[in-house]
Amino acid sequence: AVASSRPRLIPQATGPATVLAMGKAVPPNVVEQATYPDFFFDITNSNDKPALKAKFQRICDRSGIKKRHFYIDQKILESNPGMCTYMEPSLNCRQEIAIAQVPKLAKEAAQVAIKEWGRPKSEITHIVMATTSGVNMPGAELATAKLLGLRPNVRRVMMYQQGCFAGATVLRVAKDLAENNAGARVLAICSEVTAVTFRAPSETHIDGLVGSALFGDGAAAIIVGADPKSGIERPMYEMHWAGEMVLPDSDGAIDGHLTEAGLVFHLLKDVPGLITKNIDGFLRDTKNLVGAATWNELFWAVHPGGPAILDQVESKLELDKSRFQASRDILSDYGNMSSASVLFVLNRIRERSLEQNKSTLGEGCEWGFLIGFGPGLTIETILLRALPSNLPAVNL
Ligand code: WCA
Repeated sequence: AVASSRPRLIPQATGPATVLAMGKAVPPNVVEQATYPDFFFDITNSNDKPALKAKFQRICDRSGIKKRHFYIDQKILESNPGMCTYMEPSLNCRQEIAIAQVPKLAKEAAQVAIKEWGRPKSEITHIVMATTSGVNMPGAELATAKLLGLRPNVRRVMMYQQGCFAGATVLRVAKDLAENNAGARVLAICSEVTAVTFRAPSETHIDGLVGSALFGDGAAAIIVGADPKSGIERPMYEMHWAGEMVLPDSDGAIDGHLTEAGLVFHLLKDVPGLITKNIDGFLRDTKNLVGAATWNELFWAVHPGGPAILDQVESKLELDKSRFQASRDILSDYGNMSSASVLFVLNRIRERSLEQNKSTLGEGCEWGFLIGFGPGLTIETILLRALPSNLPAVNL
């Protein structure tokens, strides 16, 4: 008979998982939102649809976006005409771009994070990665690990096709890995390129038009570990809880289908309304748990899915304008980069806290929520505790 249980061979960490470093990367091709309607309708030969162009212009004007970054540019699109029609078979060229560019952008973001962390990359024990931009075998996480030169026994998790909430999911998985394996250092990455979703506008797919006005490319990397090495590592946020919920009556509100014509997105008009209706019930118990009397006592890293979502949630929770400023800044400078967006927002919150000499890296607040949402309709959140901004800098 097997003897009674023995202590774990690999002990768990003592403290909560923490964010130890962050990095981001975007492709060099920048497109101003003001000129995008002309570019988009020219390159897709759609100028015979002036009413559709006027509608696209209205959506762009109301998008809250100033510029976006794309891997694809005029030259690439001209040499792949199948990407510039509506629904022509074009998966091969989209896959070819995504398979090369997702790991490349991921590597660039990870290098920034590793530099900030200041430790040798051989200390990374796990990689957790998400993308909704293409699929491949072996996966984008192995390609990224190889580009970075991580050790061959790095333990890997790859999540494909989760959509926009995966920024929170990679952190949830990284948190559990870090807390369950003392000494683990987890590289969490989201990397997205719009080469999978770009296509000509169509009167029959207006929500596709919304995506064309909002989506952009970008990658973000975060290093997660528990029990930071004192004087060597500099923790910024502790992760105390991870929650996830599928909203009632939300079937088909956001979904995406990988087809011969690439990834086809559907967004119902009541996405902002569904999120707004449910957000209070989803987060209220956790808010009470940390002793916050009002939502304004918390900091907010919310996926900037679109301005209507930010406006409606802000109004429902009676938040001060500054609370979603980081989300609005990221939407304005990069558009909606799917899973990577919310990690850019956390990075921006840190920046804003330092710019404004706030006492904590949560813009002066102790507790805050990182919130992703996407297909399901799924909301996923991490409860963060921001650490003081004046912790001693790491010895690089
Ligand atoms: C619409 C709709 C609609 C407005 N259907 N018509 C990223 C990168 C990737 O590579 C892959 C994936 C992703 C990211 C995926 C996601 O994050 S999904 C995120 C969810 N985002 C949304 O659901 C967008 C939320 N919507 C908004 O932020 C705004 O509604 C919007 C910027 C789209 C428009 O601004 P607005 O609501 O202030 O303005 P309007 O005047 O109400 O809407 C402008 C037009 O757009 C209207 O048409 P028109 O002819 O009266 O001017 C609306 O009917 C139309 N519209 N949403 C179809 N979902």
